[in-house]
Amino acid sequence: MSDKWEYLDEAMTASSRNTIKELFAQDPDRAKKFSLSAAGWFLDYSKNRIDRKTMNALVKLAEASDLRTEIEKMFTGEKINVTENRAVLHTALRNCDPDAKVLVDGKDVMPDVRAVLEQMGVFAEKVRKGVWRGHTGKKIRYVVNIGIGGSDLGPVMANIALTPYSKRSLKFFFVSNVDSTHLAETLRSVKAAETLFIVASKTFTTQETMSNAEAAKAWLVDKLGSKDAVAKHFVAVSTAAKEVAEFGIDTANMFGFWDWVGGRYSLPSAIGLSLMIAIGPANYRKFLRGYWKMDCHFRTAPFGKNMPVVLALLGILYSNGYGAESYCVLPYDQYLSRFPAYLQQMDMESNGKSVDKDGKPVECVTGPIEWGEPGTNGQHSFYQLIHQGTHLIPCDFIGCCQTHNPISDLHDKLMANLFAQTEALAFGKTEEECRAEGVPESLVPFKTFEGNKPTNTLLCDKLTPETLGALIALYEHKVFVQGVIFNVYSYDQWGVQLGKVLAKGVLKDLTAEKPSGRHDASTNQLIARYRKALGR
Ligand code: G6Q
Repeated sequence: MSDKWEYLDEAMTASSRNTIKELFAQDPDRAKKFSLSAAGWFLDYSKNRIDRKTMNALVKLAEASDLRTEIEKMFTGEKINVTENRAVLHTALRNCDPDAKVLVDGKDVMPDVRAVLEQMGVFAEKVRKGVWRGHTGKKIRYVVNIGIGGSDLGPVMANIALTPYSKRSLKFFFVSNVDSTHLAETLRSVKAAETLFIVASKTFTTQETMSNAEAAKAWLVDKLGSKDAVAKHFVAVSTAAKEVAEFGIDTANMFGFWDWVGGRYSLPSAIGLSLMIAIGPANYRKFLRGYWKMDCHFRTAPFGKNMPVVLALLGILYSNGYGAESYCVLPYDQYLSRFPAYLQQMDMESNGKSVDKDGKPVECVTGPIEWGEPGTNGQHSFYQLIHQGTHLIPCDFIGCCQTHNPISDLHDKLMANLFAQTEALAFGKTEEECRAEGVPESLVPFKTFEGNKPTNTLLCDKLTPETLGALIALYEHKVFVQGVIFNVYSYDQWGVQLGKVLAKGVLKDLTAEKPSGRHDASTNQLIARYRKALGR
């Protein structure tokens, strides 16, 4: 077959033959057959519109996309980020094999990876144990990470997720927005003499981060009355030593990473410094081990039993086969409240592309619109549309069997809701079932649920550093697989770069003596109105 997309047609033919309800009725072993375990996670994907034929055809789609070769290219440091001429090696950051060698341009990157991890560990312990003191000799009690996008979303998400492992006497804040409110409200909550600022920026040139960092520096110097205070209260996480030094941070207090770490994949690099300070180096290493376990599974498991590959293929079945426009991630764990936001960047920035690797328009629908909220909150809001709306929205439900906070039967109730939702979405409620329940005839159309709504359920025993690491790696690799099949470059982000440039021109017009008037009529009008409101 020359056109690999014919395998998707084959998958669709098999998939559309039966409803999920019929498929369960036909095969009592279905749940077992369509379940997988890897790296501490159990995936039940039986509540999908699939049978063995569907999955076989989807696996052929992966094979016809040379997925195996592409996976090896990534893990072995080939420059698969072609438009930026870079390797893509976030997997090297968590490679726990002490003998591993990963070459980029003939140089083994692993010694540097291990050295930075060591440097981070020493520093994190100093802060945690109160050995690292501020300018006035006080211990650090507040840590403020200043970063945005890939230098913020991961640290925020993981910091919340691993709260039970966090040193509670330290308080963590994350400033990202160039809206001064974000910084101002944070500074109101901390004391200068006890605050450590981590300026996290791969490039150290990002407008939002550098503006916030400069403002925080001015605030600190003002509060502590000396420029010398900066050295004890600012550290940097960056690839740009020169820019870090220019900002005034001693490069001895800079934690490096490399151009082969993409922003949205950088959490397991030094960008995770705030997390390491929170949970300690030992837990941080467990976090990396979790990633690594999923990496090993992904690299070696056959595609039909490979968790990231299976999730990726199911996603493509719905987006490209059934025309589903979006995709919902529903963690039933309050600690994972920022996980959907984190995934949004990972997926949408990676595969939100419309040009293929040859620079031609893509032949398929690429990355889905991704969204979600923690359960059960979402049930009282947007689930209505998933159950009875006109859009098909495949969902991933994520749950943890044990809670960190047992209070009466709350956790049983939480999990009962998770399981019940997947049941209702798959099986729905027929008109007959409504009538049997005594629903008045006039209400039957409204109380009928079509069902046949696909869901995946991911379960772990407990949310730990290790299971969180594995969960992140699962989705990273899912996104990678989809990018390979879509035939797009998943590791550049020219749309983000554009945003970084555009605002600069407008900023000049907001502040100049006289605006240039070189924009479109609408933008010129908005600039004029803003200037007028400020008396400019
Ligand atoms: C991530 C993106 C983007 C980036 C931010 C911050 O993959 O490239 O979200 O992380 O723009 O960039 P810096 O870390 O360079 O400040």
